[in-house]
Amino acid sequence: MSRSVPKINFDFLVAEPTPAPKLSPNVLTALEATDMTDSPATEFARPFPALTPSQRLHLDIYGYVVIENAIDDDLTARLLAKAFELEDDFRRTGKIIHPSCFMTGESREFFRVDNLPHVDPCFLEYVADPYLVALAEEAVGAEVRLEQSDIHIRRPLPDGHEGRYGFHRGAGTRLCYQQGGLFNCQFVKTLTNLTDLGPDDGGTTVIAGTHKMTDVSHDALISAVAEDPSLIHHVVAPAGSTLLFFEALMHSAGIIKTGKDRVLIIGGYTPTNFAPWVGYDPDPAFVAQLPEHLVPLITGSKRFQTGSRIRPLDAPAEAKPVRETSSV
Ligand SMILES: O=C(O)CCC(=O)C(=O)O
Ligand SMILES: [Fe+2]
Repeated sequence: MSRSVPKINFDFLVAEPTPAPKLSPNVLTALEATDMTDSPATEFARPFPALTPSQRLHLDIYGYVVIENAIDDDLTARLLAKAFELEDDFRRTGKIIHPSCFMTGESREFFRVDNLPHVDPCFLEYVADPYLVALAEEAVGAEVRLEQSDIHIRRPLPDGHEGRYGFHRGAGTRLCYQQGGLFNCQFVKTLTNLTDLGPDDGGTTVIAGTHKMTDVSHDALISAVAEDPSLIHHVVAPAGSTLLFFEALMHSAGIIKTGKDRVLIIGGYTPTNFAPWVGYDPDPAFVAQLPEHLVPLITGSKRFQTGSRIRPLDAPAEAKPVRETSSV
């Protein structure tokens, strides 16, 4: 039986390209605030290696490393203010008004908004920070794309409830590999605390070294650390510090014992040929306005044409990019 094949109109191939919509001045100001000396404005320049040899060694041994004051006070303050503003808006209106966003925590104890780059310029500034992206690339071992982004406000549980750890991981053996003798995982996070974290402020908690034990059962690991809690490490760091970790590492939110709010922001990164986590596809209207040099990071448009980021342990770190204070 013959079937008629619908005719495809290829006129679009010769049509004049539609001019890209103009970026809002706010977004442009945020992007221009990053100055990599001598790099053309259209290049997304970032250091490599970004980690010092001792930081890279720490990452390899424990599955994480904390970079104190990785972002500056100005960006930290703007991200913190925006977290509370989003929460105030939500409490007032009962919804998150931004397109392509969703929420995975709506309570007072756990407020969380997901998929952020288009929501406010400070979020794009965070996920596209050249230094943070460079950290992620080194841990992945390749050029990365944004895979997820989320901002959290955590508060202690009411009525003296103690809270418990919820250890988990987001990557298994399949996503981990060794090259040049160093460990890499194809799913990593840069988690930045926006409030100071003392020992009892509930900083992110990890079971150190478990990124290399992805086939050991979850319950066996939990029982083993229960016998020796010193194997659990807690982030204690000033606001603006970044926890870089392999998603193969067992980790959990900490337990807040001080009554203080804990606010944090996370960028998740994978190689460019990966898809984002479900629900984190970039907002199409926003992508249409992005400067060209950030499109591969936000959309993964480089796919398999990706660059490697494998370093020898003893390579010295390249200087951190200088960021002028933004006036946003
Ligand atoms: O709240 C935290 O510190 C942990 C967040 C977390 O589980 C993650 O980033 O995957
Ligand atoms: Fe997690």
